[in-house]
Amino acid sequence: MPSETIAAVATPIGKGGIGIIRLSGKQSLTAIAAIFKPSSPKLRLGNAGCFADSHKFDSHRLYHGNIINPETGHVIDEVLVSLMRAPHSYTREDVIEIQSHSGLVVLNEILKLVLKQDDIRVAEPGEFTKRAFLNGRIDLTQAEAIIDVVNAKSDKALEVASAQISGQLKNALDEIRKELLNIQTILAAYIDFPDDIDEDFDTQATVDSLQRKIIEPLQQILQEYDNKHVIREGLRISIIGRPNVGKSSLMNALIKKDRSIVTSLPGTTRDIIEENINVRGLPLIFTDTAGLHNSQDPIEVLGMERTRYDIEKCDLILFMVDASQPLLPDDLRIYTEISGKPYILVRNKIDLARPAVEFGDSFDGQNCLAKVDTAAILHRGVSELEARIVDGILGREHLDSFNPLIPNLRQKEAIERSLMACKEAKIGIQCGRFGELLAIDIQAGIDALDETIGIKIKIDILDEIFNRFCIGK
Ligand SMILES: Nc1nc2c(ncn2[C@@H]2O[C@H](COP(=O)(O)OP(=O)(O)OP(=O)(O)O)[C@@H](O)[C@H]2O)c(=O)[nH]1
Ligand SMILES: [Mg+2]
Repeated sequence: MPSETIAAVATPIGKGGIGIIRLSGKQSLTAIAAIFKPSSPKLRLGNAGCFADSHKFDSHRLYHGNIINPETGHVIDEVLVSLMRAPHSYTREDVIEIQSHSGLVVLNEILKLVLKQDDIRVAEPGEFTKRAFLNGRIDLTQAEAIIDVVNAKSDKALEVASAQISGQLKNALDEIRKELLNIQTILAAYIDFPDDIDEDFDTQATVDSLQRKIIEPLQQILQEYDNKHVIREGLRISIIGRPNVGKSSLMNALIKKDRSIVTSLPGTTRDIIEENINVRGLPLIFTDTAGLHNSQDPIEVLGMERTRYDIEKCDLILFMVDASQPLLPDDLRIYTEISGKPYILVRNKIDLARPAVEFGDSFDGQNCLAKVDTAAILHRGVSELEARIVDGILGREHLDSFNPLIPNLRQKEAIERSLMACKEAKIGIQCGRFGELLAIDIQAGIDALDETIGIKIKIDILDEIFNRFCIGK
């Protein structure tokens, strides 16, 4: 278990009503006692004492007073101090929170004083939450959900994260893990006494258990990921088309601000422009791209390389054509590049098209989710497009049957490994392979779940997870 005491500013840098400096570890009490002068003389150390006697502090109460530089006697700030004694704290260690006025200088001065005390160092990003995990207060899915709450970009993403903080995903995985442990126990007995296997081992019951209580629930969780991971992670939507069809105009209409430059000159957009917005509670990440066509201009060529990379990365393409002009070879070339991905055909400049150019079935690929007519500069057709985006990707029933058991990518990959091992185990039992090989598959199934929950996990993966946190969390 970690032994050093850590400290950090836990609130964002900048001006604000209050700022919080947080300490966690054995030295927290000693440190605060050396720099905090409580208003109540009863809480001070000795008769003439200036500073606090931390033994007199109750847990979970607020104390008013001043932070004082012990070397000069100067008051740094008027503060409220709270103490959460171990194990009833965020980290399960002694935790102190100092609420001061919020400003860069004052928070830094207090932090510097704290760090001058013995055996205290600055916390790394996410280290408070990492300690909560290492000290067993939360599992890894809950720790990851904490960062998701902090980063939530929509109310639905927040709902998923909150459900996971309360341990819903962990509980579901725990149940599955228990079933695997049961099978492991039975199996261990038969590895030791193989002769008994025919008499006592109920092959069919074990196969049924594996299927109903382990394989199917794991498959359901993975299905939730496929259907709804965008709720957690956002949906990347790339606007693709040849130059001048109105991509940037559409981008601006969707995000409701003049973010991308629009001109009548083809080749205006040279780089990827990215913006996040919320549509019907879903986080959408739109990218406006450089138009694709035959060009020797080195800047355009670089821009088009980025467009192609964006096509690979995105979840959905808005494939834009100009409905006021006949089809060009560039439109068809782009179509062949994007049609492996789900796309919505956007026929823009419909205001100029009398009647709109008919493209027949030119773009009727199997990945075409919808066709929408727009006049981007007039904001016409934009809400219909938003509706098609949400319906096309998620479908109404998916959103209505909202279930917050959605793993993140790391968890999903570990659950997939567990599922594969369990399927192997099932085949093994069906083929009468009860020995070491079956035991290895069952163990692999358990190990992958342990990794998801964080019971067994490599240090570098842990570091990677907690490095995504901010300092002070
Ligand atoms: N009439 C009409 N003009 C439009 C519409 N959408 C865009 N335009 C005009 O078309 C021209 C090109 O628009 P942009 O949005 O810059 O087109 P783009 O596809 O981003 O172009 P590049 O960045 O060069 O690839 C501008 O003059 C826009 O005002 C529309 O719906 N109707
Ligand atoms: Mg543009």
